[in-house]
Amino acid sequence: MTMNIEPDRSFDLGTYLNIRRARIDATLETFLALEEPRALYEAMRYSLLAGGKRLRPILCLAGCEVAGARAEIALPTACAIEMIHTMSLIHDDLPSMDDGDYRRGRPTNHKMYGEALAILAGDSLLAHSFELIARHTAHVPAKRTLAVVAELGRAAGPRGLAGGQVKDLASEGKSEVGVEVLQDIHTRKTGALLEASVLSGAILGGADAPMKARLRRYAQRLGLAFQIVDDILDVTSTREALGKSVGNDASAGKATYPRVLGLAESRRLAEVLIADARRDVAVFGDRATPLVALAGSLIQSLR
Ligand code: GRG
Repeated sequence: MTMNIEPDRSFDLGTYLNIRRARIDATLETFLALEEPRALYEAMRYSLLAGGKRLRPILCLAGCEVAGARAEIALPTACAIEMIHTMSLIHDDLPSMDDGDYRRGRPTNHKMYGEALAILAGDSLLAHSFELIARHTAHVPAKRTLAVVAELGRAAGPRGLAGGQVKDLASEGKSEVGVEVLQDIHTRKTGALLEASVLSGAILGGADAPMKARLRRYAQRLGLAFQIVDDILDVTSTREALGKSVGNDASAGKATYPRVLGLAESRRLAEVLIADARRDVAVFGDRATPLVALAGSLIQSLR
């Protein structure tokens, strides 16, 4: 069977992303209204509603649609995923971690609210995300919701975000870090949540085992490519263009793809991963058009 991995020319990714982003932003607002303690809610909302590409929730909705269901049923989970992601950004920027001072186009959470509130805002976003899924997921068998909770719990914990961060911190300043270690770090730190995003949507939409396996492979490749691109842009881009601090990796003596493989080889690896990821999902035809186009746009960001 031949597969077309070129994006459908009649599909406008920019418009699709804008519409999805607006829907997610509006729903996030309703899922995190201002309450008491006000300072805590303000800190949570400050980072959550600061913009961001909303890539993970968009992937979740797209995963649901590939499975043939309405994106709407995955909306609470999509918003919960953005909360988990935002938690990880707040904690990642803390002085004891990456010590970032600029994120999503504004000063980082701890710069605005202090370290204690930033830690608690992150913790609260994480806990709130699971409450949200449990309370607001509707029109779906409970078994699927439970599977989503397991998927996201795994992605946030020692096998995912937290474990990846520990390994990343341990690699700082070490010159002998190889590609395998780097891949392990990023599979957990970046890949796990991207994978869980696509999978959660697919689970809610009722995907069968072969479809889930394909979507997993797609997301794993996308996740790795995403991190490679992130590492490259940390070297080649600017704070103005990215809306976050750049050059942090080099100053912290971090193992990154450009440092381990060089810029050209890092680019090549990202391109191979993206082409394979697009092939993984192209078999699903029109329903996978957004996933194919999204993967392609990652490479565009390097041009
Ligand atoms: C406390 C359970 C727990 C976990 C936290 C701090 C931490 C452990 C993990 C760090 C994870 C992290 C920040 C990985 C980097 C992933 C990455 C490439 C982020 C940038 O994502 P974008 O570009 O950002 O999607 P926007 O702002 O567009 O959402």
